[in-house]
Amino acid sequence: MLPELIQGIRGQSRLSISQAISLIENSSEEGAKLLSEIFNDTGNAYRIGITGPPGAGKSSLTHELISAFREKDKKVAVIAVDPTSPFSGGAVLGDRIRMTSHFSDPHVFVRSMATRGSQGGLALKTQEVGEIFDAAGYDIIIFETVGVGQIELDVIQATDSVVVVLVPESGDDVQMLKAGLMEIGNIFAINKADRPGANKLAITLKNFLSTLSFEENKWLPEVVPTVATEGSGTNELIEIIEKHKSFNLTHGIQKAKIDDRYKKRVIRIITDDLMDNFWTDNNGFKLECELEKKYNQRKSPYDLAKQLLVK
Ligand SMILES: Nc1nc2c(ncn2[C@@H]2O[C@H](COP(=O)(O)OP(=O)(O)OP(=O)(O)O)[C@@H](O)[C@H]2O)c(=O)[nH]1
Ligand SMILES: [Mg+2]
Repeated sequence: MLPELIQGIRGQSRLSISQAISLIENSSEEGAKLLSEIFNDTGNAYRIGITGPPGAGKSSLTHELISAFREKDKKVAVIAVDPTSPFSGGAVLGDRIRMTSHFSDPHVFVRSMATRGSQGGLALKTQEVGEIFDAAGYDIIIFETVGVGQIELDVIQATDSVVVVLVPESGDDVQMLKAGLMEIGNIFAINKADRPGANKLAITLKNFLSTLSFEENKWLPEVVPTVATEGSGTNELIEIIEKHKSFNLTHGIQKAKIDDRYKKRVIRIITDDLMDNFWTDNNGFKLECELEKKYNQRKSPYDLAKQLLVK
């Protein structure tokens, strides 16, 4: 079954890709085998992370990017992590027609993945689904997440270019800083630039970015206004993404990113394996038993851990 599936993936069969994603989502052994087999087919796709507050226009912008990349004859896959609204979103009718037009394009694949109910490990899974798309020959993989929790940050940090989407209404600088978005953004798209306050936000952002220490080998984040519903700013955004890509390539950053991803995956796989083997019912039971005791009568966490480890 696996050789057929691999052949299907290489041939960009939608059915095979969907089946492969299911194997990964179900954490099956087959999924791990598959990923090993296709490893040599990967390493060609460029990964773009799109993040930002709910409703900022991430999906709308993603759809604009899909159109623009398709015009350049690039094949595009999208992994939308836990979209708060369905992928075609609350967009007005005109948008929706434009957006859904991608779904019939054989060189576009859009996939949603939910964080709810997932037993952790979602960041790894999204990366693995990305590997499937990479092996299937998609040139661009877009990861869309709401910029809130650790899982979403992990997803975004495993991409090559991070686009943070902000809107004039989210112009509260303190809040942006708090959300940790400033550290991870390579490019800031000020979407809904048709609304008042976009200029003010652009100035605030640029001022903030200019205070960051400039090093020769460090990319200085760029700011671009966009109106996703009208498609304005999309080409500028793509130009900056391409500029960032070249910068990463010529400054050894791309290699470092790929090495870092590889290393983190190996560590993650080992950690998961060790944890799965360690937390047998028996060890879980012993921990629960300790919790039954009054706090002061429990073994110290060190003693308990030591005792569980030697068994
Ligand atoms: N005025 C204006 N509205 C926009 C723009 N971009 C998106 N919208 C609207 O904003 C709403 C949310 O857009 P989405 O693309 O679904 O936003 P999102 O960030 O993907 O939302 P979630 O995935 O739910 O967090 C929709 O009604 C869009 O039509 C824009 O540039 N200007
Ligand atoms: Mg969305």
